[in-house]
Amino acid sequence: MKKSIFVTQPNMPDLEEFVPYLQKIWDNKILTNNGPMHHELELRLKEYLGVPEISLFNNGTIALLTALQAERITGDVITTPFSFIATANSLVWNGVRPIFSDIDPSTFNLDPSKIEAAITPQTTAIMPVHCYGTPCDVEAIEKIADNYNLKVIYDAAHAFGVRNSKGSILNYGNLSVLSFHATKVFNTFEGGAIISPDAKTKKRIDNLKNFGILDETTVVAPGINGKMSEISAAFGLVQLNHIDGAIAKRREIDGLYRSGLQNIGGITLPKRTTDYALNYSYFPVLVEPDYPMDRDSLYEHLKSIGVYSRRYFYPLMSEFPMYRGIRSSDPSNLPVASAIASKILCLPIYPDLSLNDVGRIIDEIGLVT
Ligand code: T4K
Repeated sequence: MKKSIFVTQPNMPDLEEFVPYLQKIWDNKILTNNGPMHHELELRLKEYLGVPEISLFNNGTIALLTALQAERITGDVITTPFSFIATANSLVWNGVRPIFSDIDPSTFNLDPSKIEAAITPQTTAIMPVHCYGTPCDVEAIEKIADNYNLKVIYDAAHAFGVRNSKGSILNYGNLSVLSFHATKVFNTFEGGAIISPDAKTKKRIDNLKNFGILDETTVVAPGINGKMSEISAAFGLVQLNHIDGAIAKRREIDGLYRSGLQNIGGITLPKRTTDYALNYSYFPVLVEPDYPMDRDSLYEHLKSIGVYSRRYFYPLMSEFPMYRGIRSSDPSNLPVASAIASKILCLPIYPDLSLNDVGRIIDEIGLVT
């Protein structure tokens, strides 16, 4: 049987390292509701990420829903069509209409020069995504938001640990939302977080994620259950001990792919800026018309040899039935995103992927030519 290589695989520390954390949970019998592991993970992540405040969540989607609630977002919100479906769904679950705006062909993120044209009298916020962990043009987005008095909630699901010269990319906008799903650079099985700028905002978010409960007899908001369990927080603590090594392994794989694929005709590698410390969470390539087969054929070919690449994010969110009717979903409004979605392929990248296997994948892509 041939070995399967998936687009990603969680970084699993030795089980022995996790057992003492489990023992502590068994001893104190606190399983959830802001327990000691949860508290410690918030402190350690705050320091590691270099952010003012962090609130842990049971997953990134509930964190997105809560961030929109916390900022009382209504009306229309401008977002990218090139993202995982949770981005747009979180808007609709808040009674907000997504307005899709086109992306930049080199970063795959919202193109700031297109945002102004998408603003309507109902627009209250922008929800950009740092797609694949590549930072958005945060300064340009901030300028537009200031000019039009809009809030900015970053879907930073892919952007764990990404920094520029001023510090964490998560410190831009009103709030940033992370995902700690099993497929992410840093995972807590399922999990997520909201980064907020001050203790008052964190308190509101923490209240909203705990049903809106203030004390035993007082509920002040229609909150939700967004709490991270102790077992997830414990796993996060163990993950954090290994995160720098895991990102370094990803960087090495990224470098190998880059050097191996750069001269293969018809394969385009996204431009890489050197202004940021990245996390190498995905390895996207574009399969251009001059490659001997189309993107879907290459995807199928790799699958036939046990390499499970993924077409993140095809189809565009705007093409799913619940969003197709929105005027901004028309492909003529989204030419760049539509073109990228038809060519994108994310190749396997994760710390345990051997350089030998990376070499095999490169050779296979090269052999087709
Ligand atoms: N915003 C953005 C921009 C996002 O990308 C996401 C999530 C969210 C918001 C929402 O955050 P969460 O609520 O999820 O925290 C995956 C993930 O489920 C999803 O978290 C992620 N984005 C999205 C981009 O990818 P699928 O449907 O592709 O996952 P799946 O199960 O096919 O996994 C991919 C591969 O990973 C598998 O082929 C094998 C490997 N895998 C997966 C899991 C779950 C493992 O090796 N172990 C595992 O436990 O959506």
